[in-house]
Amino acid sequence: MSQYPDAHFIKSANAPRQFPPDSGAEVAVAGRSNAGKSSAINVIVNRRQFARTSKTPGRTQLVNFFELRPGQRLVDLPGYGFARVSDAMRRHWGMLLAGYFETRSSLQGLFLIVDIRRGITDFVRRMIEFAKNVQLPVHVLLTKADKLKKGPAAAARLAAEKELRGRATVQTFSALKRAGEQEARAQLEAFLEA
Ligand SMILES: Nc1nc2c(ncn2[C@@H]2O[C@H](COP(=O)(O)OP(=O)(O)O)[C@@H](O)[C@H]2O)c(=O)[nH]1
Ligand SMILES: [Mg+2]
Repeated sequence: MSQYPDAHFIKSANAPRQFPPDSGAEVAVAGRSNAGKSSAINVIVNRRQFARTSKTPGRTQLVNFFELRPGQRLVDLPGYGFARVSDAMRRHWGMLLAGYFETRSSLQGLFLIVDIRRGITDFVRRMIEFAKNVQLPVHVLLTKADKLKKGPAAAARLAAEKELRGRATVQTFSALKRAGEQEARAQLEAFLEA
């Protein structure tokens, strides 16, 4: 059973003026495209095909708002990493993200979805810097942990924890094996209730 039986898509926004009212609490989820963001959201919300952004490419460039419960939202931020995207589009994304982070007072926390095999990259460091500037707590999901053996997965987590100590919390996750699901959901709830 989903903890969020009434969760639903609210809207996609391409500019801050399209964001829904800034009331209640929301948690944003970001990651490079293909990192496993949509899959992680589906597992955490426990709703299959909830965030299907990879199947609808247009939506991956927009800020997608979902209502989890009345007054509580999950926000799927645009992903980066498509080689084919133009510089103009990248700049637009940067502005959209900056506009989002700087204006949303209901924003309580950021989930960063990271492919455990890539680890902490400049993209992750930039996003954490972004969050720090607006005093936003960050939780990193090292996802696709099933792609590594136990030892290397634990080593990757330790390396990430060491680098991000004091700036973000870190956990391993696998959408495929539904590993780390409870921990992730507990963190989401903690952010929403903060
Ligand atoms: N093995 C494995 N594959 C995953 C996992 N999460 C996502 N994937 C795969 O990675 C690809 C990208 O996933 P998706 O959730 O669409 O990524 P997004 O672009 O970040 O939203 C898809 O082929 C998924 O099936 C995981 O935990 N384990
Ligand atoms: Mg996606």
